[in-house]
Amino acid sequence: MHYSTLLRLLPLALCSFAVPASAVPSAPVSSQVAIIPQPRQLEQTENQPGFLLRDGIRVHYSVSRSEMGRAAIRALMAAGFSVLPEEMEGELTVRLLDAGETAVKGAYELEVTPQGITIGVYSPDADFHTAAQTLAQAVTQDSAGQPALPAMKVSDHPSLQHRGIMLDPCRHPISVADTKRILELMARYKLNTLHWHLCDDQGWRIEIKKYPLLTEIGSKRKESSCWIEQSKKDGKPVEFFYSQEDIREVVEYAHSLGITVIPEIEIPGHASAAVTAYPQLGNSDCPDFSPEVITGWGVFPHVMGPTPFTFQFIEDVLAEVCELFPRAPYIHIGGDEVPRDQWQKSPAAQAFMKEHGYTRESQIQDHFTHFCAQVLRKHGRLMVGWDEIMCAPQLPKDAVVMAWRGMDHARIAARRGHQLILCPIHSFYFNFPYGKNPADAFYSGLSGFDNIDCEHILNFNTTVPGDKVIGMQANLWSECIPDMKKLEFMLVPRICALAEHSWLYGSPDRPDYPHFSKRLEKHTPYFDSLNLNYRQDDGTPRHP
Ligand code: TNX
Repeated sequence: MHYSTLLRLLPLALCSFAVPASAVPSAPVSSQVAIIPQPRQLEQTENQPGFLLRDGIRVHYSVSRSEMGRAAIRALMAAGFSVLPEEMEGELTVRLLDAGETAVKGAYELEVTPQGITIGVYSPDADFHTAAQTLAQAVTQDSAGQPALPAMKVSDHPSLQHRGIMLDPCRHPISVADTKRILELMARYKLNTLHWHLCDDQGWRIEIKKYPLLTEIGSKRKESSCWIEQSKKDGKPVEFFYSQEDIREVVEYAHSLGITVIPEIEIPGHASAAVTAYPQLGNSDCPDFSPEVITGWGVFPHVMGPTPFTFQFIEDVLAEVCELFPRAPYIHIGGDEVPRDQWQKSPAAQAFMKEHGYTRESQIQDHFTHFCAQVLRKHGRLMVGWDEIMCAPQLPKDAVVMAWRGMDHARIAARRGHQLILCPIHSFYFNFPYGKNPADAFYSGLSGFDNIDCEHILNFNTTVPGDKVIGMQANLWSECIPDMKKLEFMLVPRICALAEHSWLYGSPDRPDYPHFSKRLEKHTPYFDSLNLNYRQDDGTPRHP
């Protein structure tokens, strides 16, 4: 601790010793805790006195001092703890465990007795936060009706380092405030990664100082298609982007909740908005080249042209992006659904192929992929891309593959030695309906995979031989999700099933669906406390 900090703390330390803590045991606690994701080892002493919350807990200053510690304390307070954060000694002790060889990020140990709470963590910040979520979820009532924690012992760690949600503010805007609310919900269930899809055909959503037209032009579209009848437009203009200040605010807020934000910049496809802002980015020598920010849904012909302007653009944009996301270990470069028609028709693209000895247009995409990997490496980052990036025959071994088209693609990526993140469309696409209830069709608007309910998410076979899986996430494409009411329905409670599958990925102890669903029932008061429009058990929305 810095000397001046110590001096500032001294009066507080004296004060805390003057007011010693004394915990009163609760009455017996009988109800079973219902933690999601289920901790690996959990022993609850039933029908015994536990820890009474009534008088509040004292937290060591080293915890309340850090940004993450403060966020954890906020989570505890929201769960009914009254926290006295500036005391030096108290009922909540955080001790550092000996990391040794086995330290896993996110691992924690927890013991609750009638006298106090001890949390053991390997790193005082993020892991304390994870443990605090378990505590927050464990709050119940003792037999006298007082808020209490049962006496219990937990030893827990996640299987996967990347447990996430992908948000798509391109198709429909998601405000900074709403993004923060989603981050809080993610943190509650120990999800630690937000994949932020920041540009697409229908809008460019991140301010880039060197290319102001990206947002001046690319963040605006005239109107939007309805999904069922694409020819029908709603006539409502959309205009939305995150300033760099907004981006920093979200990144820092996420960090305080133990969440890393991975940005995605789509290269070279899904590029209509970028090409509309800077036509030089496109294949402007194609016949009928007239880009516009797209108002419909689907896959569109505008892809980046392999020109010096484009490669410079990529370098510049990724440089700003790396600066804005200092903690992202990998940056997402898209790479999905890249039509090759414009490259076939563009004399400049054909000349580029000749110059490099390429015989197939797909090699232009490979070229872009390699270029991105090289640029990111200069910034000390890895590249992650949708599984189509594997069409590059010599894809750098350190490229991370996000497998969306199915488990076959995941297994191919693993066989080729890539680390991979699972988000197979068959079970982790939260834009598809839960089931066949009328509300499901209304809220999702999309069909194709119509049975993505919690049971399916938990039971879907995600086995990949070897140890290449580093993450799992759900994608929430937002063509048909124009507001938070819809978004909440699509996300909750599936987010809980995703959290459990990813936390306990590959573990033989992962509980079955009936066990999960019994615990889930006890989470509805939490959803209600946030006023969420979650999908209820009978398939109806909470707030129709
Ligand atoms: C495919 S999944 C896409 C998205 C769409 C989604 C749903 C993926 C990498 N690309 O652009 O939003 O289907 O329509």
